[in-house]
Amino acid sequence: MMSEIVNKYEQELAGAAEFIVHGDDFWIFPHEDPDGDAYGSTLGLLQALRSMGKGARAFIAAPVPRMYARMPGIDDLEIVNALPENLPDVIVVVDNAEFERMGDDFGKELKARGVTADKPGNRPVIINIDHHVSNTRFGDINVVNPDCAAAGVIIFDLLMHLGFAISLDIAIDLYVALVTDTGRFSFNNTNQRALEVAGELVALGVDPAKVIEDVYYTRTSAQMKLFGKVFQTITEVPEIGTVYAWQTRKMLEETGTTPSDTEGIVDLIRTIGDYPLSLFFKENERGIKVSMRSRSNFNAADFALIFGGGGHPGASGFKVNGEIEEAIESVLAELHKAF
Ligand SMILES: [Mn+2]
Repeated sequence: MMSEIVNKYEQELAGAAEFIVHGDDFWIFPHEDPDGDAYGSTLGLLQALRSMGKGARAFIAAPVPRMYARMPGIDDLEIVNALPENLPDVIVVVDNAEFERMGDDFGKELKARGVTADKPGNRPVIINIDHHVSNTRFGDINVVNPDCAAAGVIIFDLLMHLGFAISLDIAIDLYVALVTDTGRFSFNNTNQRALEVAGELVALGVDPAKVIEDVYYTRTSAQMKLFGKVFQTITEVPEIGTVYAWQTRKMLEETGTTPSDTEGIVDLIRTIGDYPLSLFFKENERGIKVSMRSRSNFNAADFALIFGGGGHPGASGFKVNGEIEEAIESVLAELHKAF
């Protein structure tokens, strides 16, 4: 059984490697609201492709949050509203469970331009590199391995498969992917392989303490004041083992912060010991975004599916329309049903 899984992964890596060797022009997309893994995987692959002499571009829809601003190559990401006219040979989507979830509208835009795996014809090949259990295998080539703690591990394996010599910059980006997606090697996706790859990256010159410094010790006092306002809303629901908090747009105005300043809040809420489930509701112009964390057998990814979201058993996200009070109410109602 184990070897079958390994072989399947090896085959998938080989499939992706072939298109990477033969492709000339690449576009890379992380998921919307990229996290450290999405940025790290994108940047690792982007820099590797360029040093192989390929044309490679990567697109995002919003400015990079401060905590990721020091990642090597980050300024090469292109912040755009719409994609360039001329399509590439190959589109690589990383750390993204669904084709529609890249950028804010890049997936929809590409679909509208006929770029979708279920449509044959003269269009870019779609390579899907991901580790979400809920991945829909939307690519022509799918390298999907939920046993990998981060998509960055898959990029590492892919580059090794290609016999590529990983530079220090790429190693740092992949290390950021691992550190952030494992919660600094503390979440239950932290497995032997994650630590082995981290060790390999350190062997390539990554300084673990400096990465932590660059990524996590970047908060502002305005941001901490926002955290304070959010923490004032912490509400316990003992009968369903849940604790939640919320952020309104007003809180952002009052503290002079932006939506990306909420990064890290949900992982602090999840440290409240008595509650295996934690939820964080964020209000924006488009509605309410919900981040969920689970430290029990309760599958946060399955729960997110009810609202059309997705993720991992321990960490997921979804969107709810309407006002924040209604969103909280409807999510709690579903949680009560699930118990
Ligand atoms: Mn990830």
